[in-house]
Amino acid sequence: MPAGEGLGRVVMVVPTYNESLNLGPVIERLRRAQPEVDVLVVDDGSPDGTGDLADAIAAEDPQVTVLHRTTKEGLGAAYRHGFEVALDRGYDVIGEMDADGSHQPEQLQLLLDALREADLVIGSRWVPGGRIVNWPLHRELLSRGGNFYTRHLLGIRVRDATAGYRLFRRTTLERIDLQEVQSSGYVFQADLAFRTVQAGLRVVEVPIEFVERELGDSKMSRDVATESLKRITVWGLGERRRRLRAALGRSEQPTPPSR
Ligand SMILES: Nc1nc2c(ncn2[C@@H]2O[C@H](COP(=O)(O)OP(=O)(O)OP(=O)(O)O)[C@@H](O)[C@H]2O)c(=O)[nH]1
Ligand SMILES: [Mg+2]
Repeated sequence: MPAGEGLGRVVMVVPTYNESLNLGPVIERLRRAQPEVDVLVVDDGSPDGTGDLADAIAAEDPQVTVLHRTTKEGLGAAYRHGFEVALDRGYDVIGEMDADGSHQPEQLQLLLDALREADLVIGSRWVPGGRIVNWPLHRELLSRGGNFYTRHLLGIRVRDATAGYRLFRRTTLERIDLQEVQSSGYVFQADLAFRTVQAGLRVVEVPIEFVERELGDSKMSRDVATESLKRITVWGLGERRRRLRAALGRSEQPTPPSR
């Protein structure tokens, strides 16, 4: 059975910034693992020529297209732009995947299978069966700590809300107001997971093996981490206030008759 049979047309959005050493092999693996899945590269004017490389790949393969943005505005902004283009093009399933090889294209089938019973599927490092390969201890602690904080403050059950290997149904992205999303860095991922849960949609996590990049530089920075901490704290406090109000509101109102 073809990869996304029953799910409709699938596109993976791949954001890139200085990934000239990684992009070619990753697209090749993805096209081999899932020949029916299209690829949309979103490059923020990488100085290392990643955009030109993507154009060269696209010239040879009609299932690969490239979106060129002029300035580096962060992962969230790149994804928002990519999602808008993918929605315009009528895709039924819109995915996220890093260009650095951390997300293995050979595992995409696991996510596609899970999407049959979900509105958002997250390839997760922190559910049973999930694995990390070659990740330094400080990154693991940052990710585990960040996810613990996110889960408890926002009151959501997602174990890996910051993960970037995902599949959204188009209907999910249509429900979340993308215009309203302001997160620019990696907190974008937690933002979308939170919005999906709040919309009452189904989020399913499947275990993946996450492999540390071998080539090129990480774009993780202190600013990116600080943005995450600030935004999650503000959302978490807002959510607590909302729940408290709802609880107080209920106790002041007469109990509605049971149906
Ligand atoms: N278009 C665009 N892509 C970005 C930007 N920042 C990061 N990316 C891409 O987003 C993906 C994830 O970024 P990484 O640097 O690998 O971040 P990370 O996976 O948290 O960090 P490492 O584990 O150290 O690799 C990669 O494909 C990057 O090239 C950006 O500002 N614009
Ligand atoms: Mg990475």
